Amino acid sequence: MYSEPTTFSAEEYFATQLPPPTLQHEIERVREFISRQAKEGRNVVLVTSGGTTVPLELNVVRFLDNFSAGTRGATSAEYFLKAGYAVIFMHRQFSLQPFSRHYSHSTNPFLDFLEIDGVDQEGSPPIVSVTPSKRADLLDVLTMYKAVHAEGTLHTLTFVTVNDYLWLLRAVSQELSVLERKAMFYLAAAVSDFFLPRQRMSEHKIQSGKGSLHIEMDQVPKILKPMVDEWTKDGFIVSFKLETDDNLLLPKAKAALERYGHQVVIGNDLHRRKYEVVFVSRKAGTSPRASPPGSPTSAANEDQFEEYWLRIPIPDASIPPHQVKEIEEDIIVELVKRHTAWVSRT
Ligand code: 9Z3
Repeated sequence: MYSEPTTFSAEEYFATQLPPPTLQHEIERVREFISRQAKEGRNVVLVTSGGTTVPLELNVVRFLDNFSAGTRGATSAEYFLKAGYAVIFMHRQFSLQPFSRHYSHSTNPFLDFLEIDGVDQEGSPPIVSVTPSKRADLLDVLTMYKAVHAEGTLHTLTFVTVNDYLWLLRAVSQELSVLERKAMFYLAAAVSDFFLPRQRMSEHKIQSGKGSLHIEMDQVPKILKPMVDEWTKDGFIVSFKLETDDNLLLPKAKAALERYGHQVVIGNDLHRRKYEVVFVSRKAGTSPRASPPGSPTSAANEDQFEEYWLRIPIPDASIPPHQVKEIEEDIIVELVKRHTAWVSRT
């Protein structure tokens, strides 16, 4: 038992924080999914999506949240499926999901394009139909949704808290290590940097009687390091870096690659994320130097990275949503190309 804020290593984190109760069961299903995909010769990508929460109480009433609607993850999962990958879609409960995202209750509620026909004809039950102008788009989405279900190439997992996320990520990564280079990790979830260890959480709702609220949170361990070194075996790992200050995006992306030694960091600015991203990766023939956590990337190391910018035009508001180009389409084309080269390397 401890009460002071600490910096946890990943190992200490998992030794002191409890796993979600359904973890074992979830992982057995993931194992079956991976083994079937391996037999059928598919590459498998783990897509993480949506924001994690950090509960402030054990009987949780209040929590800290990370911004993410889940658009990046859900959209990318669809393009991976189209490219022939099997997808483990690990997402925040109630965030967007592949296929159903096209009919989100807030942007395109499906009840708005259903019609009730034949209500006036006595004796015959009314028929529900789809508004003719919406049929072609619905048919496209539905056809792919049904095909993916029939092939069994999409497996969905749900998290809410950063604790659920960390336990699931570790377990799924370990399971995927059997695929070695054929596994890809696409870490688009918005993950909290801070958390409150359960040992310091109030059991019941925090009361307001004492005036202002002061909470000191610990740092979430940097899990990319053990993910690269221990949990996975030669998987192709892509992380995302989100910033709101343009000047930080490239230095932070390069520092992450330097420190963790994975394959790609995709940098995105909060406000331009739908139209512009930058892939940062190591130049061929360079290798990461061991650097202590928190150390900045030195100027010399800057030469070892390459940047690849992807941009699409900002769509005109008059273009119907289903005709708008999605940047994830180009992101996935580029990643599939890089992953294919990675798989064929020995
Ligand atoms: C991202 O940067 C995602 O692209 C977004 C997608 C969260 C911006 P939406 O779901 O947004 O389409 O609304 N994800 C990673 C964010 C993150 O937490 N990255 C960590 C960091 O920046 C590193 S793993 O430190």
